[in-house]
Amino acid sequence: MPIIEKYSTQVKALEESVKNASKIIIVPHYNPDGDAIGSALGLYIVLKNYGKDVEIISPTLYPDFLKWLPYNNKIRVLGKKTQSDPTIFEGADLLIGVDFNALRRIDNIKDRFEASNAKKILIDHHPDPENFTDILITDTKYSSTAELVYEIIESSFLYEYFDTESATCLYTGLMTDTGSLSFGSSNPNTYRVVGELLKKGVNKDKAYDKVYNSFSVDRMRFMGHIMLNRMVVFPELKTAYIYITAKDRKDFNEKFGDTENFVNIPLGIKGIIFSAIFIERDNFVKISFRSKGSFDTNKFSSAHFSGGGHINASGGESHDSLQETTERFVSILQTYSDELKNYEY
Ligand SMILES: [Mn+2]
Repeated sequence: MPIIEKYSTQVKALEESVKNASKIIIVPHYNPDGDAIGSALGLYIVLKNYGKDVEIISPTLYPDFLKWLPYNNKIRVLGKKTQSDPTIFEGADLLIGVDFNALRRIDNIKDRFEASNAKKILIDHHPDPENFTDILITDTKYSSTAELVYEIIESSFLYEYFDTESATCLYTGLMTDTGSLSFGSSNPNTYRVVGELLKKGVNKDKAYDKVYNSFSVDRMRFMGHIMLNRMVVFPELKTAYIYITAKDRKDFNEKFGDTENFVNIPLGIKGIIFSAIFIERDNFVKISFRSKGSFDTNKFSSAHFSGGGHINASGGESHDSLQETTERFVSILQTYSDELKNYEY
C-alpha cells in the first residue's frame, strides 16, 4: 500500500489548490541538492504539462552535476541582489516548498515567503516539520521528497500529465538522496516507486553517470589531497573526520559542489560508523555528519553544532575557527566514547 494513502485529505486539498491557482511558484531549500532540485523539476514539469503558469525559484545556486536535467535552465536562481527583492513572489497565488522542514532552510527569502498572501504547501520528508503552510504533506518514511512527489502525482489527477522527463527528475532526486539506493532506502515502497519510474522510461544508468561521473580533474586531485592529508581516524571510536581549510579550497580551484560527498568516504573504512567533515567557509565552518545504523547524527548535530537533518545524514555549522571547531568535536566525541566503542553494526 502506497504511504500516501494516509494523506488523501491533504492530496485532495493540494489538487484543489493547483486547479484554482493562476500562478504557482515552487521553492527548494537553499544550497539545493539533487532531491530538492529533482523534486522541484518533477513537479514543475507535470504542472507545466497541465497548462499552469509555474516557476521554480531557488534561493541559491545548485550543483553543476544537475545541469543536465530537463528544464533545469528554467530555474530562477536568486543572486545576492535578487534575494532581497520584495517582489519575488508577486502575482503568485500558490507557493509549494519542497524538501525542507523549517523556514530557516530557505534562509534569505523566508521573510518574503512568510509575508506572501499566496496559499502555501510544503512537501517534505525531514523529521519535526514546522507548521508554516496551509497544507503539509510530510513523512520520514520516504527516502526522498522525490519519492513523495511521485506518490502525490500518482494518486492525483496530475498523473495524466506525468511523463518521462518528470520521472527522470524524480528518479534523480531519489537516487541522490539514497546514494543510489545504498542508504535511507530500506522501505520497500522506495523500490516500488523506482519500478514505476523505470516503467515510465527513466534511463537510470544515464542518470547515475551524469550525476556521479562528472568530476573535474581539479576535484579528483582535491579528493586525493583530502584523503591523504586531511582525514583523522579514531579506530577505537569508530569515527573519522575530515577538515578542509580555505587554502585547500583555493589551491584546488574549488567549484560549487566539489566538496559534496567527501563526508561519505570515511564510512568506506572497515569499522567506521560515524563520519564528519568541517569546511572552512568565508564566515563560518560548514559541517556535515554521516553515520551507519542507529547512531543519530541529527541529535548529535542539534545538540552540539546548531544543525539537524536525518538520523544518518545531517548538517551543522560553527562560528569558531576551523581548529577550535575540530578540537571541540574531538572533545565532544570523548563523551560518546562508551556508546561508540560498544557500537555494533
Ligand atoms: Mn531530501
